[in-house]
Amino acid sequence: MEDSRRRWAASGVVAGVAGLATSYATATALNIRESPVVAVAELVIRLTPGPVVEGAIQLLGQADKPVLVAGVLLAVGLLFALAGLLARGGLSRSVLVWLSLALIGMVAVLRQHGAGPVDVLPVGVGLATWLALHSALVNPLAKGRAHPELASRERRVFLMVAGTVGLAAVAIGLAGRFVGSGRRHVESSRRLLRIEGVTRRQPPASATVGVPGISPWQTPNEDFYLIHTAISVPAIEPTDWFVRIHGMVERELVVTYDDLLARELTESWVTLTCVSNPVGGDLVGNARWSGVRVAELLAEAGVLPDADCVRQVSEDGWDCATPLVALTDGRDAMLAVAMNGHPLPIEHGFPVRTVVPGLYGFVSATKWLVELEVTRFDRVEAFWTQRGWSEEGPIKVSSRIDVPRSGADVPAGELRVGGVAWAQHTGISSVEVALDGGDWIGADVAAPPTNDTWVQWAATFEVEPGDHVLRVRARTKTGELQTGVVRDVMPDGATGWHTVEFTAQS
Ligand SMILES: Nc1nc2c(c(=O)[nH]1)N[C@H]1C(S)=C(S)[C@@H](COP(=O)(O)O)O[C@H]1N2
Ligand SMILES: [Mo]
Repeated sequence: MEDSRRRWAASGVVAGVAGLATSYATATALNIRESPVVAVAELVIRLTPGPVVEGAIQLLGQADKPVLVAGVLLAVGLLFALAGLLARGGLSRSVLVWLSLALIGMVAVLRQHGAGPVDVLPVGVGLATWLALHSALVNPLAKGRAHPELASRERRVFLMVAGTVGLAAVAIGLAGRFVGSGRRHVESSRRLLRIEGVTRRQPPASATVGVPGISPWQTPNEDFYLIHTAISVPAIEPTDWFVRIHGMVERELVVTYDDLLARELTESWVTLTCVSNPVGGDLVGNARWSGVRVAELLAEAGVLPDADCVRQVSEDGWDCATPLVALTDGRDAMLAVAMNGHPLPIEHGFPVRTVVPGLYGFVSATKWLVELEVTRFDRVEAFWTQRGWSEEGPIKVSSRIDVPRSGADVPAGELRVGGVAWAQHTGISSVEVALDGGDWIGADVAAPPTNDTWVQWAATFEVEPGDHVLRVRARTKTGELQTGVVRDVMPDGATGWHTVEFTAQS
């Protein structure tokens, strides 16, 4: 009897550990910063009263985190055993334990700074592993109990399944560690990196209008939108990195990371935008980039007269074709090494990515850049162009209402509204807003340092109690008025006026 109880408990522990292994491996494969167990440990820290945490730190010193993770693992292990024992009364009882554990993991992961839907994937994989394996393990145990004459055969089946699952879990966990170790090494290289000439700058005061709740003019790195096709992003050591400049050039050039940093560094504010950004969307962000001008490198290589574009290739195989003119006409098109005064975050292209003011990211902003091939548009078809997106991608003039949010309840009376507008490299000259289909009113527009960034805008209205509709449009410095014609993001960027509905309460 005792022996069989132990087997039931073991069924839970083996399935549980296997699920932790697959979820850990998923987290490392997807380059998610923390595995769910670590996320839970951090949640425990956050939920523990301060004095207790301090006492624990004093008692344990440096060992506090490992001890906490070990404690979480122990507690979780006991719950695994409990799930196993509960399964004696039917698998649905143990399912409750698995679901609760997954829920805790999910909450912990989502509480992490900057967590998105992808971050819960490891928890989902872990839960699926728990459910599938536990039922596979419980099956022989239940059979053995129902048919005592088969008990010894079912026991062997159980041990075989458990042994195989256990070994597989260890292998998956080790593989995850191995995959993750390269990334961890690059992360520590990045942390230790000090790039001479990279400065940290506050946004100029003239760039902000001071409306509470609108997007900060400078987007912090951890809030900057992320778009890439790579599931597992490249982890490149700066010492291993180089870019090859070849194709229609007089001399091929190979530039290492040190070669690049030895050149004159350019720093400028540039707003990046994704062509997939819908009207009113948030696939847009503004940062201060530090890097080396592409034009300088191209001049050194000597571009041949027939060339009209540069095919940029990423370490992950993604590519795009950028008009040569945008790289050489004097704008701050650069191979960037730093973002907002810090070495590029790994997800944003560490160690080197391209930034070209005025062009959507899909034709210009190559992350993990490794190759610049000078060529002609009639000889290349890049990743997104092959998939039906346009060949060229100048950013369309756009504007967005940040305050009030769509569906917001606001107090009736004086209402301060605001948002952002952009037409990179051309500049925004004015922004107009219309309330409830009324006249277009000129908004206050901030004065950013260059035309390569978005601008903040603000306006004030008197709003009566009831439902309202607010609309925004912008005009560029060359006089182009943002069109109200509604077009989808495909193939070259959405158009239309951002419209927000809100309610004023008396
Ligand atoms: N290697 C690589 N670089 C890439 C992409 C990609 O999928 N792979 N996406 C591009 C697109 S579509 C955009 S909008 C920008 C986004 O840059 P961000 O993730 O740093 O905001 O990166 C560009 N560079
Ligand atoms: Mo994009």
